Amino acid sequence: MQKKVFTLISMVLLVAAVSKAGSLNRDEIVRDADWSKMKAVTVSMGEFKFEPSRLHFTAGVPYKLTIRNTGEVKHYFVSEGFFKAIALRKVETRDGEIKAPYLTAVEVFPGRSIDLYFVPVSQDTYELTCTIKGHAEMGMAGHVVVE
Ligand SMILES: [Cu+2]
Repeated sequence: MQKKVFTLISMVLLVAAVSKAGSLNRDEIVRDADWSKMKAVTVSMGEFKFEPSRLHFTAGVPYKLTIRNTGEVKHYFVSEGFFKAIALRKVETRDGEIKAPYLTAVEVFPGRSIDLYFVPVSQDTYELTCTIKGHAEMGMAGHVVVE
């Protein structure tokens, strides 16, 4: 019985240590990245597509991703997996910037753009979509690849 309790406590401590390392690690990745070597990528959203519909990033490289809405109506850039796969530095628009640990959705108004500054961390291929009703079905779907 005592051994079981001890094992349980060890596991709880291990989980706590791992999650703390995870968040520290992302702050360190953003801080330690060489932002003078940042690469710029642009994706355009319009009726009804992402251009390009497949985005490519390399893990460990700092990026500025400009999400531009060239259409007539508002659009969303949503990639749940990709948002979890990056160490986010900040989100910037011409009106200011936002520092947050992670994103859930990016909405861009017609004729406007939003810049994301981040370092990709986890390699995989992630689904990209616009979550406005009907837009994905009309073609606003794609992929984000982290290599
Ligand atoms: Cu849309």
